[in-house]
Amino acid sequence: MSDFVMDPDWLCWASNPVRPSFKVPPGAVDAHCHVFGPGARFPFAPERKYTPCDASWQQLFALRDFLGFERNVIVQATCHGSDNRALVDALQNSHGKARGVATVKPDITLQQLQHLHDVGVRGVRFNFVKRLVDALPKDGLLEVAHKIAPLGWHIVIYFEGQELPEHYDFFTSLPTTVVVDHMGRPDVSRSVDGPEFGLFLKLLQENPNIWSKVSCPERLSISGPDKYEDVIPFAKRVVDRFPDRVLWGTDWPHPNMKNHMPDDGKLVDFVPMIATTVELQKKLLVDNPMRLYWPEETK
Ligand code: 0GY
Repeated sequence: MSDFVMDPDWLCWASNPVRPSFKVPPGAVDAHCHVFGPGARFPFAPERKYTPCDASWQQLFALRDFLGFERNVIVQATCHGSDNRALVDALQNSHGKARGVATVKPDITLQQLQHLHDVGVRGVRFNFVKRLVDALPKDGLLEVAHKIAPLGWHIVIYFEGQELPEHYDFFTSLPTTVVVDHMGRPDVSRSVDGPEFGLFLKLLQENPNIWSKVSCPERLSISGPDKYEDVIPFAKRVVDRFPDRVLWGTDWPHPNMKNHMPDDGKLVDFVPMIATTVELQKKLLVDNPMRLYWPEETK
């Protein structure tokens, strides 16, 4: 029995997704998903901004198999703060089929980093979304960046679209590969050709070390499920322009969704709308995540 009670307005992930019509290519990687707890075994962090329902690695790997994926990249969720034990447990139970992105503090030791590396962590996440975390000083983040760089890790950054101008120079100063979560959360009511999304495209255009996840239409869409049509032009633009630097993930178990819980099967059917050829689909779901997370298997 967990000590944790999920937030009253928490929407728990849906346990019966439809089988997707789109068949993902062999070797496909769900490159953005999380595990929550279970809280009774891996307590949520005292500093968390939300308390979710449990979402275990058993449930995640069952979804992976159902949707036709072969691997996962599990991103440390903010409800666990910098306590990566639930993530590590999931990686250790994945039989090499999952890699991780952790959250660490600047005082982490090289020995602790090496342990995370040994279990499959390949990156850290810097989160700038104010409803999820208290802002971290940038000099501390740079300290982390320089500690993880020698391990060949990358940095995942998560921010709101309107905050890109403020953080732009910091992002371009990072010494590693950088992966932007969810296309930098654009306001999809604006034009895909407008200055706001233009700045995001410039970030990728001028910095070949910066990649983007083209995930989370359900978070960005105003038109809503099941097709999330208003997000398609944005994600398609990024895939078309930067086909070798894009990743895709379900974002299961979909933290902080307030108006609906997406169906993971239908989210998979979003992929061919934004990666419109077999070649682009293979890059997005197989070649790119394999190069970043399992490079030893792509040589
Ligand atoms: C996502 C998005 C969100 C939450 C987290 O770690 C998290 O708590 O990432 C969000 O609330 O937008 O990528 O899962």
